[in-house]
Amino acid sequence: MHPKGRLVQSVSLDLRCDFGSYRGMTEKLLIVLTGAGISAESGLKTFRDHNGLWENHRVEDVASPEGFRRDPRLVQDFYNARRAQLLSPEVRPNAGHEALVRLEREWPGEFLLVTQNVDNLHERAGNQRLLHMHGELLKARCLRTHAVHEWTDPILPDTRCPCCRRSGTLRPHIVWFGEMPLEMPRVYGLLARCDVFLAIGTSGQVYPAAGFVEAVPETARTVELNLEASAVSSAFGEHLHGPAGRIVPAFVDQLLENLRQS
Ligand code: BJW
Repeated sequence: MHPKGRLVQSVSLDLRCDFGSYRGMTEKLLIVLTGAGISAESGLKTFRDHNGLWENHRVEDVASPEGFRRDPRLVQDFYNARRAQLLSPEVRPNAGHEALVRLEREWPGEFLLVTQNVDNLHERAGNQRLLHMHGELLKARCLRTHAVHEWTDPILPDTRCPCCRRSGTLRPHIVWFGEMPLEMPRVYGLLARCDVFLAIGTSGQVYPAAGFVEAVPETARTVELNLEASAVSSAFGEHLHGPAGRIVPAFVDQLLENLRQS
């Protein structure tokens, strides 16, 4: 008998962060970090794989503010080509992107997808709680006013900026080396109370994203899903190796099924 004379039902709680009771999960925060590997099966090249995006360019020439100042035409051409490819009908979200939409819709707690990718495949698939930490290929920024504009055309030397009306003032809305990735205070605030952290298709070679796994609480469940072990693999508690189009749907199905059964 309870000290106050009322019988208290004994509740057995599974407190492991991964598969606690379904009701407990409504307070769990799931953060997914994605990189170029999730878009590889949609036909977009990764950066560091053989035949990758840097293959014909030095990184510092096309992905740094210094490179842009030195040769704006080279940099604009690099991004013009990638923008055109992204807009071509062959490039579409794949099964990995679609699984993350299901995860966002069916996860009972809080959800955030942080992508390093500058393509728009996550939003085209249907994810909504999404943040592009390295910018977006289909946006351009005015160097004079810092205004960001939706952009689908090539940026050419005579392209006029819609806000300042001058030519030569637009740059791709992309975070280059040495620049601050977007929304970092918000991301670090959420990482600090994250319960489940997934990293998908990223080599773990570029910071700060590569360090996110170290910023989550020790109790968090951390899973790396990648073609191969990344540079920061040892920081993760679990690993699934294979193409994202296969392993992400399988992992999401299993995670949601386990939740339903708990
Ligand atoms: C598959 C697959 C399939 C393939 N299925 N998987 C020394 C030490 C530490 C840090 C620094 C340092 N010196 C300088 C720095 C900082 C620097 C940095 O990290 N440099 C390193 C190279 C050492 N970082 C920065 O400058 C960043 N800013 C910054 O740090 O500001 C200060 C700051 C401090 C503290 C807090 C916050 C800020 C800015 C980084 C900007 C990165 N920009 C780029 C270019 C974007 C534009 C563009 O798209 O062109 O972003 S670089 C490039 O790398 C791009 C990507 O988003 C990023 C990450 O690459 P990702 O996505 O991991 O791709 P890959 O190709 O590397 O890997 C793909 C993976 O997928 C592989 O593992 C494959 O196996 C796998 N894969 N097919 C599943 N089918």
